[in-house]
Amino acid sequence: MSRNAELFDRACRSIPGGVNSPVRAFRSVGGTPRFVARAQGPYLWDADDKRYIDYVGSWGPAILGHAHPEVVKAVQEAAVHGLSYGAPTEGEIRIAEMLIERLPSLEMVRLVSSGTEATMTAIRLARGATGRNKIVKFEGCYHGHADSLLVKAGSGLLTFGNPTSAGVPPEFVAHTLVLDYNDTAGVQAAFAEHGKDIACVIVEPIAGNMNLVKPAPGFLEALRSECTAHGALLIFDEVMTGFRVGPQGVQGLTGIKPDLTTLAKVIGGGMPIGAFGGRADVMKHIAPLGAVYQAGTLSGNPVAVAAGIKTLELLSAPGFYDKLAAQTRKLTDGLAASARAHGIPFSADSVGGMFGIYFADQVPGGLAAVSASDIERFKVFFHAMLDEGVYFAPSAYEAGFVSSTHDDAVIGATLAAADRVFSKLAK
Ligand code: HOZ
Repeated sequence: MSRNAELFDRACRSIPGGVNSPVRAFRSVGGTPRFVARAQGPYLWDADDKRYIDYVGSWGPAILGHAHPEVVKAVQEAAVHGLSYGAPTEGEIRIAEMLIERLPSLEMVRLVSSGTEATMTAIRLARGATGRNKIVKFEGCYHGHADSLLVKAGSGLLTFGNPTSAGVPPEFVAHTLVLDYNDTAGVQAAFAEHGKDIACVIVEPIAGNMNLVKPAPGFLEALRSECTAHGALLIFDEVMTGFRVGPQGVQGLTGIKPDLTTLAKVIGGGMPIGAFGGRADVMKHIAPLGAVYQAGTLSGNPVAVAAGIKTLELLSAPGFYDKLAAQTRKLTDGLAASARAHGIPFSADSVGGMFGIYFADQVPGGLAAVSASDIERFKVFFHAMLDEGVYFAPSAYEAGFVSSTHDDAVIGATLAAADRVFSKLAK
């Protein structure tokens, strides 16, 4: 029995499903999850000491590659001064200032410990600031696991074919309107009917939790104009896309200014952190200035903040995002060319350091198209690539991530492996 299998057996005795986050269990692709022993740059090593080129990157944070020496040093230096104080620090001001400098829509920021906390609190803030109850979300978008957002959600819920969680009383989601992503007419109709009751629209401005799905032309613009016209707040959930698709997230790529933005993943450089921020007049509703409550013992944790500051500094290197986007594009173009050369219906897309691969002729424009792709073939591809030492996300509904350490040799090795796999799949 492999050490991965032994660990999985043991994990299943003490942890539900053997994992602390469902997609990691490999249930939708089958087989044994790889237990990670260590990671460096673009590589992971499992418990059997097999090396993999990693395209999960901790689901986004590892944009500089694993264990970047300067980020590790920042963490070590912070840790010797204490791991948590539950009192304010100068580092928190520094990272807030860095986020505000970088994202033009941010006037004030509050730090929390995860993306889920960021989105959950942003929704509460939007309701508190507007005095309204209804929220709009889109099918296939995942905004963490707060009750009111677990309706027709993406990511692990889609992976397991049950996009609405058990344990959420219908009353808790009675105020959540779920619309189709990229359906501008649907948004206009919802505002025509409920406009005066809608507190906010929350959206992944490039979706990454139903695989990668880009917004259709005019969709985000329509969200902005409908929110403005009806006095609702527009929340960009940039937990995944923030500092990942470009230096200013999707708001920088599109020029659309949300009222609130949620962040996590990259801004912690691999440590647990989240943040929400936006218009000062809205942020002033948060306690202790206002009546909307949010708190956390580990909010603004000094070690996580140190990792985040160093990561954001390193991301400011000239040309960083151009290089990252070019490497990612090399991967997706190479995969698509290779699959097609073997006659396999396949497409791929990317933005910055984030990508999607689909066993479908066309890049999907929404959840229905992702679900209609050949998911059975994805599973075979996933395992064959794993055997080749390449670790893609274990679900056809997750996006992939490239780091600045995925150089030409790493991408080249991936494409060579993929070519062998596509050649077998074609037979
Ligand atoms: N479904 C999560 C990413 N979109 C997985 C997170 C994790 O397992 O760490």
